[in-house]
Amino acid sequence: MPPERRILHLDMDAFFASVELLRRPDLKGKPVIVGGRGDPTRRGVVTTATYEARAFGIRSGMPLRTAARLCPGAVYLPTDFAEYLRWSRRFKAVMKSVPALFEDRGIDEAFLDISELHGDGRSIARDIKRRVLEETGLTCSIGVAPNKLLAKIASELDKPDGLTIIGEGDLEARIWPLEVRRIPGVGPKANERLAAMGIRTIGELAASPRARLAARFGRAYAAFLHDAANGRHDRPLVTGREPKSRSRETTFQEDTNDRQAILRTLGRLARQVAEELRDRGYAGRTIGIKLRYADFETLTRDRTLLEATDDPLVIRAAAVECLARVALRRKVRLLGVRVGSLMPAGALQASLDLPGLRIAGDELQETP
Ligand code: TTP
Ligand code: MG
Repeated sequence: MPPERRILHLDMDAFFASVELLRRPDLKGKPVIVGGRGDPTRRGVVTTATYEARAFGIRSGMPLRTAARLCPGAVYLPTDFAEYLRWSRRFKAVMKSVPALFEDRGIDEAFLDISELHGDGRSIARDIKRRVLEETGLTCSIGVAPNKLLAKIASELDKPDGLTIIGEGDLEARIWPLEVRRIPGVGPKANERLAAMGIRTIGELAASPRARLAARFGRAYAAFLHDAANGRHDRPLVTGREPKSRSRETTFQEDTNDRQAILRTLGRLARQVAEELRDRGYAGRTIGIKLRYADFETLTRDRTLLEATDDPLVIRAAAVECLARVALRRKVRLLGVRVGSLMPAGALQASLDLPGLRIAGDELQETP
C-alpha cells in the first residue's frame, strides 16, 4: 500500500456575499443576496447569498425575482466580479505561501497536497484558516482527506467556518450516509438515474456491483462512481493549470431583437472579457458568442483568429461577425461573449508566426 496522501481542500464561505459584507459591515447578520444588478425587480440570478438568506430557501442560480418572493426583506446587491477577484488572490496567496503543491480550482476554492509537510492535518488546516482570516477578514471551510475527492466532500460537511478531517477509516461512518450528489462529478442527471436504480446514498453506490453501474453509465463513468464511493481516487493535483476560456454573459431586461441594442451589449461584454483577460495576463484566439432566444433555444457561433488577442475592439469585431451568422427574427433573452484557446499574453509574439494560414468560416485552414 502506498503511504496515505493528505490533501487539503479550502472553500470560502458564502464568498461573494462575505466580500460584500467587508465593505458593508452594517449588513452583518442580515439576509444579503448578491446577483445581477442587485435589483430584484429586474432580471438576473442569485450568485450567492449569506447563510441568513439561505435560511429562506435562497440558492445560487435562482432568478432574483424568485428570491424576492421568498425573502422580500433581504438586502440585494449587484455582482462585482473585479472586487471578488481581488479577495480571491489574497486568500490564495496565503495558501501558496505553504510549501506544498497548489491547485487552483476557481474563484473561491483550491487544493494543497500537504502529504510531505510535518505536523498533523488539523493544525496545518487551523493555521491556514487563521491566516486567511487575518489577511482577508473572511472565513473558509477546509477538508483534509487522503484524496481530492474526499477532501472536497469534507470541506462541505461543516460549513461555514468548518474543519473536517476524513481518514480512510471514516468512510463508512462519515461518507457513506451522504447522498450521492455530494460526490463532485455527480450532477442532477446522474443523480436522477442513480435514484431510479434505487441508489440514494454513497454507501449504496459503494455496495452496487460495478457491472450493474457499467450497464447504465458506461464503463469509465461507472468505474469513477464506484471508486469514488469506495474512497478511491488517485488524481494528483493539477498545478499551473491554464484557464481554457473566459466569458461574460448577460440577460436582457426585456427580450429584444433590436440589432442596435444587441450590438451595444456585445460591445460591453467584449470590453469586460478583454479587461479580465488583461487583468489575468491572457490572450485568446477563438472568439465566440452565445445567444439564447426567448424560448430558451440556445446557440453558439465562433471564429478563430490568426493571432491571439486581448484587444476589446478585435474581440468585438469578431463577435459582431459571429452575430451576422445568426437570425434575429426571434427575440433574444441572453447574450454572451467568450474568448477561448487562451495563452499567456507573453506567448503572444510566438503565436504570430503562423505562415500559410487563413481564416475560412470557423476553421483555420491551410492556404491552397
Ligand atoms: P460556492 O463555493 O459554491 O458558494 P459560496 O462560497 O457562496 O457558499 P459556500 O459557503 O456554500 O461555499 O461558490 C463560490 C462563489 O461562486 C459564490 O460566492 C458565488 C459564485 N457562484 C455563482 O456565481 N453562481 C453559482 O451558481 C454558484 C454555485 C456560485
Ligand atoms: Mg464557497
